Formats: sequence, structure tokens, C-alpha cells
Amino acid sequence: MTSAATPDSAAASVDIKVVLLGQRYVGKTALMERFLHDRFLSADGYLTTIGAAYGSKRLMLQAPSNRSVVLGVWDTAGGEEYHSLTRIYYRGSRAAVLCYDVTTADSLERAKFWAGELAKHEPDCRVYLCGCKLDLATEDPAARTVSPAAVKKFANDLGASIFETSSKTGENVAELFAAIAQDFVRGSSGDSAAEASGTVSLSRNANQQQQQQKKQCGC
Ligand SMILES: Nc1nc2c(ncn2[C@@H]2O[C@H](COP(=O)(O)OP(=O)(O)OP(=O)(O)O)[C@@H](O)[C@H]2O)c(=O)[nH]1
Ligand SMILES: [Mg+2]
Repeated sequence: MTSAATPDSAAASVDIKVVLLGQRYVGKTALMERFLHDRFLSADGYLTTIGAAYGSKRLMLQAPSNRSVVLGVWDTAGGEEYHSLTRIYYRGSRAAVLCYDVTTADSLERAKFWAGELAKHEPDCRVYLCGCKLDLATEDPAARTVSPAAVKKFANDLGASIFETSSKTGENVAELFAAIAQDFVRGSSGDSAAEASGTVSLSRNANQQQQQQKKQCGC
């Protein structure tokens, strides 16, 4: 479902509010489109987001939780002229996806800016780093201009998980949102494993991440 709902009316029916933040053109809207509708709109048809867009989706989680979780996702505008407005959309978020483009070096700096804003205003919001446009770096490794070591250090400082996604191919997009939902369910059930999910992994898929978490917690 997508709609032009306001932040307050949209909050009523969702389990977890998720906000997408990041520089203009990094791929936030494409990430949301892939997650909600499993589609990629042509790269020629770029339309910058004005203000924000909202959509929600119900996910069925696998065992052991076997729960359904509704994610309400706010896709914010990356343009700097919208920054003061963006605070309205991340207010009350339980998860924030800080998007950068793996092929645009300065986009990581913008993600750091948003991490600072969240630390000040929403310290309880769980943070996920998302390197978008993975397909471009897969096609041509020289196109990758964001250093994985810099991302890892940033994630370590934040206690955040790292995902690299392609909205074009769909790689890792479902895994990112499934991890957000799983972490939310674990956190709300008081399971200590929820804390382990905040550890750093450059995950290509959720299974690898879960295996890594198991190793880290020795369970
Ligand atoms: N190859 C490739 N292109 C992508 C991907 N994600 C987004 N793009 C393209 O990158 C451009 C920007 O994508 P958007 O999703 O609109 O970027 P945005 O972050 O929402 O930008 P603003 O709304 O201006 O903040 C578009 O032309 C997309 O088609 C991806 O995973 N792979
Ligand atoms: Mg957009």
C-alpha cells in the first residue's frame, strides 16, 4: 500500500515505523518500490522525492516467531532543502535505514549526518546502513567508490548492521526489511538475541547474518 498519509495517521496501524534517510539520488525511493511492489522503475525516469512518501507492508516472519509484522516505511526527500522537514518523518521511528550509494563517495558523509541527527533526537532508533546500487559495483568493481573499511568503521561506531542492496535486481532488499522486522520482534519480546542483531556484518543475505550472529553469541 502507498499513500500520502500524514505521519500521525499512518502510525496508528503499523507495528514498526521505519524511515529511509540519505543523500539525494542514492536510491531510497527505488528501495521502497522494490520492497513494497517488487519493481524497479527505469533509471531514466528519476523523479526526486518532494517532502516524503509513505507505504506499508505486512511481513510474515519465519519460525521461531511466526509472527506477522506491519512495517510502515517513510521514504524521505534527500534534497538539503527538505532537511528540517525530514525530522517530522523520523520522529518516533523504531528503525532508520541510512542509505548511501556504493558508487558515490560523498553519500556516506550524508549518512553520517543523519546518524548524528538520530543520535541527538531519536537515540532509541535502531540504525541500519544500506549501501544501495550494489548491481553497479558487481558489474564493475571499479565503480565502487565508497570504501568498505570506512563503512565498517562507521557501523562499528554506531553499533549498526550493514546491508548492500540492489533495487534493480532485488538483491538483499527483502533480507534488509526482514532483519528489521526480526530485530523488532526480538526486541519487543525481551530476547537478548535482539542485541546481537546490532552487530556489524557486511551481509549478502539474512541467512549469513543469522549464522554470523549465532557464532558471535555462541548459541
Ligand atoms: N543501477 C541501479 N540504479 C538505481 C538503484 N537504485 C536506484 N537507482 C537509480 O538511481 C536514481 C535515483 O534513485 P531514487 O530512488 O529516486 O533516489 P532517492 O534517494 O529517492 O532520491 P531523492 O528522492 O532525490 O532523495 C534513479 O535513476 C534510480 O533508477 C539500484 O539499485 N541500481
Ligand atoms: Mg526519492
